[in-house]
Parts: sequence; C-alpha cells; structure tokens
Amino acid sequence: MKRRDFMKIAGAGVIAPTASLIKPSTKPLKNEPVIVSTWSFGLAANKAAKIILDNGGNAMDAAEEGARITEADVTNSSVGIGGLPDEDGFVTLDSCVMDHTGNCGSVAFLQDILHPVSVARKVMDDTKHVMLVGAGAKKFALSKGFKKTKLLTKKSKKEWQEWQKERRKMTPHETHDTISIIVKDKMGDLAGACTTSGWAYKMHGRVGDSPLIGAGLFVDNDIGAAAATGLGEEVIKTNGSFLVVELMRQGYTPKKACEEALKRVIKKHNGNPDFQIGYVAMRKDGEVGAAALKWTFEYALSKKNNNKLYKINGMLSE
Ligand code: SD4
Repeated sequence: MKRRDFMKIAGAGVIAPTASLIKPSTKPLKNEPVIVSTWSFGLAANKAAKIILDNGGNAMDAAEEGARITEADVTNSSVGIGGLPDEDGFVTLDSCVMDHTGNCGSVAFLQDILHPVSVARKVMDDTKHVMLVGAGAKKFALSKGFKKTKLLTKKSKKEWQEWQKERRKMTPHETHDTISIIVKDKMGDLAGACTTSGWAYKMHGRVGDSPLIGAGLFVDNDIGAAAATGLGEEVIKTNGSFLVVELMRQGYTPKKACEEALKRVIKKHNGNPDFQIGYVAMRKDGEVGAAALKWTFEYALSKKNNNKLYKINGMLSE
C-alpha cells in the first residue's frame, strides 16, 4: 500500500491492517434476517425472534422477544426465573439491550421481576438514562406495570440449600449460561440483548458483564455487533464485546475478531485461563462468527429459514 493511501485510511480512523487481517466482505449487503444467540436454548430464542421479524418487528423487538423466551424458561438455571440465587438466596438479574441507533438500556441487580430484558428496554425507551440498578430498577419496573414475581423456584431453592452445606466455590463453567442474542432485520439494522442471573452463589450485590454495554453486548450498526457469555469479571476487564466490534472495524472477520479478543484474555492468564468466555459476533453484512476459550461452546444461528445449533471447540485444548 502506498503511504498516501495508508494516510487516507488512517485519516478515516481505520487502523492500518496487518498481513494477518482478513478484509471485510465487499459483497453487497443482503438484508435477509440473521439471528445468532448463545447456547442451545438460543434455538428457542431465535425461533421467537424470527416470528417477530416475520410479523414486521424490527431487530430490537426480535432480540427482546428472543431473550424473554429464555427468561421465562424455568428449566434454565442461569437466566430469569429458575436462575440460581446468590450466596444469600436472592435471585438477582442483569440485562441490557442496544439498538441500531446506538441507544441502549440496562438493569442490574434487579430482583422479583420476570423480564429484566423488557425493563432494560423501557429504561432505553422511556428514560434519559442508560442503567438502573437494584431497588431503583425494581421501583421503575413496578411503575411501568411489571408484576412482582417469585423467581426462586422450588428446584433452585433446593439446589441452593444443598450448596449451603459445603459452600463449595462453583467454577464459572459449571454455573454460567447467559443468553445473548444479536439480530439483523430486513432493513439491515442490528440490535442485541443479553440477560442472565449471573454466577451462581455469587456475592450479594455482584454484577457481571451482561448489563454492561461494551462488555456483555455492543452494537455498532455500521460495523456489527458482539455479545458475551462466560465469566463476566474477565469480560469486563477486556471490555470484550466492544473490543470484538472494534476488531471487526479493523477488518477482522467475526470469528477472527472473537478469537483475537480471547487471545488477550489468554495472554493475561499466562496461556491457561481456568474459566470460560464465549463470544458471538455478527458483521453488518450478516456474516456470523463465534469463539470460546475452552471446552466446547454452542451457539444457535437462524438464517434463510434455518435455525441450527453449532458446537465449536474452545481455542485451548485441555
Ligand atoms: C455473568 N456473563 O454474570 C454472565 C454469566 C454468563 O454464561 O454468561 N453465563 O458473569
């Protein structure tokens, strides 16, 4: 590349590509809906999100609806009702949403409300703020007509009581499974949502990455979107989802961007992190990629009327 050309790119705020970078697709943008979400329960979330899109909803409506499906699933022990509580027995929920205009809303440490993702959406739509937490978030939810719901199910209470006998520190991989969902709609616009009950038996008051814009989720409608699952503390430390989007801006493919973001975590942990992080990413043209640190990771991809689960190996072998 001639220096003059490089200066043009640098002037446009794009970092000079290195040889290993893969150029962004030059194919024309296709506005077929694409939905990607984390873990196997993402399949049901994608299905619900697709129905919203098929009925004229936009990417934000679809992402919210997808996340609501997982929140309402009592069999899921890491999101919404049925989520495992903190060490004091309280189910505390974290969630955020971000739309194609860059608007976002978030709630953290929210208790007794079934759909934190919809409360996060209301924070975005109806307030001047981005984030409400704890009692304030609950007060806001009740004022918007959300009903008080008991989130600790018999099953999760029993598991917590069992855990109390030994108070064994759970490894994140044992207890983590957030739903993060990214949607591209027929207009080609991107939006995302992320919702979780967080790390099982966490300290009372602990908040993870999932309600933090840039950590658990980030959407840039010009470039792409990314979302996280796994050990929130480590996602926060690297501002993971924002980083993945910025790497896509530099020309990394969605998959390479996820891997590059994880390489920074691996380096910080001397090549051997003992926890899981998984990222899913979608580029503006609908190309999707994912990567995880360890073990295996699953994501659900809905595209061309096909909703399929993909299982990938972590970057580090055992
Ligand atoms: C958290 N990132 O609270 C969430 C948990 C999670 O898969 O993603 N589980 O740290």
